[in-house]
Amino acid sequence: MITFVKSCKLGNDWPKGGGDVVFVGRSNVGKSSFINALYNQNLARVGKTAGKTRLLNFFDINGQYLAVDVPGYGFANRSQQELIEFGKMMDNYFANREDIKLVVMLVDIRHKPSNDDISMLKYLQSFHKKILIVANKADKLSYSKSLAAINEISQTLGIAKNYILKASALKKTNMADIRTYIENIVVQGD
Ligand SMILES: Nc1nc2c(ncn2[C@@H]2O[C@H](COP(=O)(O)OP(=O)(O)OP(=O)(O)O)[C@@H](O)[C@H]2O)c(=O)[nH]1
Ligand SMILES: [Mg+2]
Repeated sequence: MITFVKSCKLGNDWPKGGGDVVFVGRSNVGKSSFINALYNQNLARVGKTAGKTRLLNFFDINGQYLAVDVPGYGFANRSQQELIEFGKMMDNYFANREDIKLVVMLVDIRHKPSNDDISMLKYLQSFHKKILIVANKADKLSYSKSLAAINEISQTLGIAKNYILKASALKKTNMADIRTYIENIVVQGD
């Protein structure tokens, strides 16, 4: 069964246990949509404009692991206060949450990863977590353009192509493969 567990901010109210797979990326890249597509359920709230998700939202995936939807970064319209809060919330999570099994970082396949994406990746790498890149919104590009885009993402981020998977949350393409990839890491630890 796949169920919503809770929304929270700081460490004192995170769900116990853990074994988290956390989905990060710029605002509006489609993290919440991707979670809904991946688990084929309407779990996470999707927004037409950037800045929809504001807390850490935990979902229990068949008792195997917790999927975590988080607010996006690179959202210019956030107030200074919100940016500080967001930074604190993420730092607190990555520094203190035990058992983060995998970070899935979403990028928009149509755009070269931004400086924000590069900074986020470096930040994540500093915690030595396993990282998978998902190039979302693949429905927006032809097959040949998507291949070129994956090359550019790989080069810009310095991540080998076998750690970059194409997806479309809208068309639900590649979801089974990505779920299997995640499950292998969570269950077998590879
Ligand atoms: N064409 C297309 N649109 C998508 C895809 N995934 C998400 N979207 C659209 O992108 C917009 C943002 O989606 P969200 O899932 O709310 O994005 P988010 O990354 O969770 O955004 P924040 O919570 O603000 O950080 C919505 O209008 C979605 O319908 C996709 O694969 N293809
Ligand atoms: Mg969201």
